[in-house]
Amino acid sequence: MIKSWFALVALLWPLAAMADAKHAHAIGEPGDPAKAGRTVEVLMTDEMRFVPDRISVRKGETVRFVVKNVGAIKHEFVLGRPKDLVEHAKLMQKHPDMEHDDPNGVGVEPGKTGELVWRFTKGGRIDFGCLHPGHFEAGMKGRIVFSDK
Ligand SMILES: [Cu+2]
Repeated sequence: MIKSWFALVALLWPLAAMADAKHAHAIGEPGDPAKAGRTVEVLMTDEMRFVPDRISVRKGETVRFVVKNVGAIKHEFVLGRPKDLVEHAKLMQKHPDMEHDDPNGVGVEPGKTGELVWRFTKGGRIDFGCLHPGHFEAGMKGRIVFSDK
């Protein structure tokens, strides 16, 4: 019995890990900072806004996001499919103290600057948002716009 339980865990564990990786990879992959062709500065404010809230990228491009928290409370910059961000924001309402260290996001303390290097291997609709409870709902979100140039 114990043996079969271990066998089951051994079987399911990689699946769970794979599901996690797939989640992040749905929008691209962590980028190599040395290959980032461009730096985009993003401000996060206590008015629950990102400045800018539209960021133009090319498919395949590696972008270094320099994310400045100019507010007095903690914010984060998380890239994701719109549906995933909405679901994640709902989860955060239920578990306000949940911390994440997903590769597709960076949390930044007030007055500090964080960095995220992302390679946009996938097109389609990609948004970004702050998933701290209430922030996303208050409009703290933006969009990645793919351009051909
Ligand atoms: Cu926020």
